[in-house]
This record gives sequence, structure tokens and C-alpha cells, in this order.
Amino acid sequence: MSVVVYEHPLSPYAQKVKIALDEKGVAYETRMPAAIGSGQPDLEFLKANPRGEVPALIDDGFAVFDSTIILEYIEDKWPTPSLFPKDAKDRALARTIEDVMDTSFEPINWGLGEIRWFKRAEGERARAIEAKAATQARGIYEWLTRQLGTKQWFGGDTFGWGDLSVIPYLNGAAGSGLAPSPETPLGRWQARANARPSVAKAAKAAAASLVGMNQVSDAVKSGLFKREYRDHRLEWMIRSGGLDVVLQGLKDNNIRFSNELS
Ligand SMILES: N[C@@H](CCC(=O)N[C@@H](CS)C(=O)NCC(=O)O)C(=O)O
Repeated sequence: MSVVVYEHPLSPYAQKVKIALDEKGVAYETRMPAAIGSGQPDLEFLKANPRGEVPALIDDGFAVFDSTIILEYIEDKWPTPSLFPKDAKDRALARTIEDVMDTSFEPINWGLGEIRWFKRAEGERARAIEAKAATQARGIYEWLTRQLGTKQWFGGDTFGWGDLSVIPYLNGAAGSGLAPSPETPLGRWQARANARPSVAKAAKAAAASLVGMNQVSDAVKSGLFKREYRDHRLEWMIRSGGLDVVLQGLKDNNIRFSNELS
């Protein structure tokens, strides 16, 4: 039996998958696609995911892509211990939390990365976009706090789907100074989640791969990196004041949209 996860340690989507596998004690090998982020095709990886996005999982030659579908596959294939709550309402909540984090929170972290690491905007314009990001993050924290209520974990008494769908994003936000305050219920939940070995392992790998990010803005300028401005990310950049960033990136040919399948 062999399980391979195509990933990048900084990808929150890939972190979700690795945390799920580690929680279930499933052994896997990680691979980073060649030249990820460059827009250059890695043919072997594209066979696993024609969208060219991480994560992709290959289980004994069977390839699955998209982190949500991979999580479902993992739950189906290795049901014990279950990460998915039993109660219908709790299940709906877990799915909702995952969707909110993947589509509404992820673009905040990603957009801040476009500014901080890839230097798409500087000075006052960058500060204005960052201020919008901080307000958006606060709004989602309020929503998450209501979902958590007085529970230990988002699904109740045990760490599960909702938790592993939130923690990569909150840890990513911490890097931009946007983590929830440690004194709040959400901050305390974050500390609890980070104490789990599965989460600590993914967070450690992410921190290690931040080394080297200082050079990436040069890679964009020299045309080595062509960043993917897909769906929610594209909307986020425009709604948060970065329409010029998108137009400039198209002009300079250092942004791209998602792959067309063939
Ligand atoms: N909906 C997908 C999104 C995956 C995604 O956007 N992955 C990013 C990394 S965070 C990626 O691989 N982008 C391709 C690139 O930047 O070249 C999922 O849930 O797996």
C-alpha cells in the first residue's frame, strides 16, 4: 500500500489533508510538484491533478484532487477514528465551517501574502488593503466564535473535520499578526489545536518552508513565478482594493488563472 500526497507545506488545503491522515495514523509520503507556483507544468503531477493545484492524493495508483474531496475519500477509506461528527446538524456545521474557511478566509491570508511576499502593492495602497483584510478576519473570527460556543472542539468533544479545517488558516493569519487574541475562546481553541501532534507537525513544516520566501518577489519580477488568481482569490483582490494589482499582473504576465482541463 502506498499513499502519496502532493503538497506544499504552506498550502492550508494540503495541511488539512496531512492532519487528517496523521490523526488516523495513515502513513504517507509527501511530494512537492516541481516548480509549484511557476505555472510551468510538472507532467507527473498534472496526471494526479490536471488543475495543477496541491493537494492531490494518490492511493495505490488512484488519484484524487481537491482537499474537500480528498478528506471525504480519507474518511471513506480509513473510517477509524472518525473525524466526521455523527449528528446531522454537527455534520452540516463541519461542512459549513470548512467551506467558509476555504473560500472566505483563505483569500485573506493569500492576499496578504501577495502583498507581503510578492510585493504586489506597497506603501499606502498596501496598508489600505491590509486594513480591509484585518476587518474581514475579525468578522470571520466573530462567526467562528459563535460556532464554537462553549464547546471544546467545533464538532463537540473530539477534534475533527471542523477543527482541522480552521487551524491551518488561523496559524497562517498569525504570520500576518492577525491571530485571534490568546485570551479569547477562539485563541484558547487555537492553542488546544496546536498542541495536537498532527497539527504541530504540519505547522512546523510550514514554518520551515517560510525560509526563502524573502526571495519570491524577485522571482515574480523575473517572470519565474506566475501566481494563480483563481475564483475567491481574484474576487478578494478586486473587492479589497487591488483591481490595479490584477491589471498590472496581467500586463506583466506574472499572474494566471486556473488551468483549463484537457
Ligand atoms: N479547491 C482546491 C484549492 C487548492 C489550491 O488552490 N492550491 C494552491 C496552493 S494553496 C495551488 O496549488 N495553486 C497552484 C499554484 O499556485 O501553482 C482544494 O481545496 O484543494
